[in-house]
Amino acid sequence: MRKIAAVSITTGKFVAGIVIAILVSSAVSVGFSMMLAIGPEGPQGETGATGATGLQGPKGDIGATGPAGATGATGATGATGLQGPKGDKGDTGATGATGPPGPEGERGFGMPQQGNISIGYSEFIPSYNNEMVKYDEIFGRGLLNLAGSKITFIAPVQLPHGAKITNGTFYFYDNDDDFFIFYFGRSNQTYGDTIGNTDNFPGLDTPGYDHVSFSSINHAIVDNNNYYYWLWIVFPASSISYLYYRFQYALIEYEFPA
Ligand SMILES: [Ca+2]
Repeated sequence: MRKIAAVSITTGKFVAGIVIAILVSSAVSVGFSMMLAIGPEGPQGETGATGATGLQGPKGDIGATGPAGATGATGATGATGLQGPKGDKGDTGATGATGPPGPEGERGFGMPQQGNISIGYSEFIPSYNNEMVKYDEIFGRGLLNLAGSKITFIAPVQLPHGAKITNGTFYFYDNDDDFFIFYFGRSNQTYGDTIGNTDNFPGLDTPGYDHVSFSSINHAIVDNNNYYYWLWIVFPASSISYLYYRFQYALIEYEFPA
């Protein structure tokens, strides 16, 4: 149920209200009388000039950060560094096994290789088996001839193939007026050659021990493929004593050419 509010007005407000009412009533009457005296309204004035340009606006915000740049190119290769220091010497290795012998080298220059062989009296045999001989066992006597006439003796000689024969010497005892003849030769199945020969002719030489050598050599290169080699002695006989002629040994010398 709506209740009507009680109105309470002060005296001051009441008086002011009366005054305002009087003034309004007076103004309305004045205005009404003036409206009867004013003419029609004039034309509108011209548009005013454009106002001054406003102030520049504030600076905008900082823009966003740009994208990162491209990766730079690869740099040039640097200079070669200094050589390092030399390393220490290594330990000595173990001694290796002995290898097989190498091939024989060529013969060098210089002195020729020399050699010789001796052929003692006991190597000799008589050329005819019915001749009387004696191999005297007493030192220095050697081969003796007991036949009373000249007989011949022969002995083999072994020399290295390819050697060059340089000399031959025969050692004997002669105490009578006959003499020895010595031969050195080679033979094969059909013929033979004399390599050297010598003697102690004329036989009136000073009695005693002596020796003689070849004056020249033929067929000096030893060829064992085609020959065998021999010594041959023509042994004199003494009418006085078989001890007056004795043969001891021969010496054959050779060399390999340089
Ligand atoms: Ca003599």
